[in-house]
Amino acid sequence: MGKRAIITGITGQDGSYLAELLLDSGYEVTGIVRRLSASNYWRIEHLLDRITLRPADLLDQLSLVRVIQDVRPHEFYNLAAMSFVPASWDQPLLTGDYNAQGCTRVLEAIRQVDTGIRVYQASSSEMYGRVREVPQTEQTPFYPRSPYGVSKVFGHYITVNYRESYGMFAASGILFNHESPRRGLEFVTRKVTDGVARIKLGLTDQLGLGNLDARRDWGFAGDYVRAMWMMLQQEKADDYVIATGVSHSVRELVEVAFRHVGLDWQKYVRLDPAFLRPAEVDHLIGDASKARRVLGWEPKVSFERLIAMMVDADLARVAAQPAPAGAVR
Ligand code: NAP
Ligand code: G4F
Repeated sequence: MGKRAIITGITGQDGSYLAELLLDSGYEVTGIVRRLSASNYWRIEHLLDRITLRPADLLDQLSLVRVIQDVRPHEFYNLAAMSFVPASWDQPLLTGDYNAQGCTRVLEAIRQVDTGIRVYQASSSEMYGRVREVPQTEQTPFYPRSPYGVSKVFGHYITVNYRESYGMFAASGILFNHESPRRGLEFVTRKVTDGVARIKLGLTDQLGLGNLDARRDWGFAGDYVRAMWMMLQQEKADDYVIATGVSHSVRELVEVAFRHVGLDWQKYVRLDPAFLRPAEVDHLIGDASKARRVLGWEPKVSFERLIAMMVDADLARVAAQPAPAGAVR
C-alpha cells in the first residue's frame, strides 16, 4: 500500500507538478479544491483519473478537518495561497486570511486529527524583501516588502512554532522564484514568454512591463517540487532554502526570451508605470547549500533552458489558440 498525500493548491503551478511526482512515486493523491463558478483544472486535466479532488477552503477550518479525517494522509503539502504579490496590496486582509491564518488553520486541523501527519508549508523568498544579506540563507533575517511577504513570514513562523510547541513534523521550504509553462500569465516570466509568442506570431507588436532592473533567482518548478517531497522524507523537520544561486534581471529575462525567436526586444518592450510596485524587492539570490548537503537536492534546469522551454510552449499554445491574453496586472 502506497502512502497517502493531501495537496492544497493542486490546481496551481506547483500543485500540478507535485501531484505528478507523488503519483509516479506510488502515492494516493488527494487534492483540495475550492468552489469556483467554473472549473480551473487546465494544469491537472491529464491527472484527473489518477487523483481524488475534495472541496475545502483555507478559509474554512471545518472543511479542512473533514478532508484530513476522511483521507488520513501520511503527508500534507500546503501550497494554496494568494500568490500574486501586486494583488496583495489590493487585498491585504484577504491575503493575510489565506496565507497566514490559512496556514494556521491547516496546522490546527492536522493537530486536531493526528499530530503524526507530516506537513510542508510553502514559504517564500519574498520574506527576505529588502535583503539583509547576499545571498540569502535560512539564517538571513526577514524584511518583507508587501502584504504577501508579511503573510508568508507569519506562515513560516507559525509552522516553526507548531513544530516546537507540539513536536509536529512541520517543514518550511523557503523557495525562490520558480517557473514553468504552467506559470500564471500575470507573473513576469510567463507574461514575457506569452508576449514573445504573440509578437512572433504577429498578434501584437508591444509588451508593457514594469521594473526591468529587478533581479530574481529563477528556477524550474519541476525541480522545486522534488525538494518539497525530499523535505518530508527526512528524520527531522527543518527549514530549507531552495534556489539556483544565480540571479538575472528582468531585462536579461526579456533579452533571452526575444533572442530565442530571433527578435530584438528593444523594438517591442515599453515601460508601463501600472506595473511598478508601491515597494519593490530589488534583488533576490538564494544559497541552497543546506538543501544540497542534507537533502541531496540540486536544480537540473538552467535559466536559459527554462525560458526556451516556456517560449516554445507558448508559441505552440498561442499558434493553436490565438485568443488575446487579456490585461492582467
Ligand atoms: P499558484 O499557481 O498561484 O497556485 C495557488 C493555488 O492556491 C491554486 O491552486 C489556488 O486555487 C489555491 N488557493 C488559493 N486560495 C485558496 C483558498 N482560499 N482555498 C483553497 N485553495 C486556494 O501558486 P504556485 O506558484 O503554484 O505556488 C504554490 C505555493 O508556493 C504558494 O503558496 C506560493 O505563495 C508559494 N511560492 C511560490 C513561489 C513561486 O515562485 N512559484 C515561490 C515561493 C513560494 P484556484 O485554482 O482555485 O485559484
Ligand atoms: O514574476 P513576479 O510577479 O514575481 P514575484 O513578485 O517575485 O513573486 C513570485 O515569486 C515569489 C518568490 O520570491 C513568490 F513567493 C510569489 O508567490 C510569486 O510566485 O515579479 C518578479 C519581478 C518583480 O520585481 C516585478 O516588479 O518582476 C518585476 N516586473 C517587471 N515588470 C514585473 C513586471 N512583474 C510582473 N508580474 N509584471 C510585470 O509587468
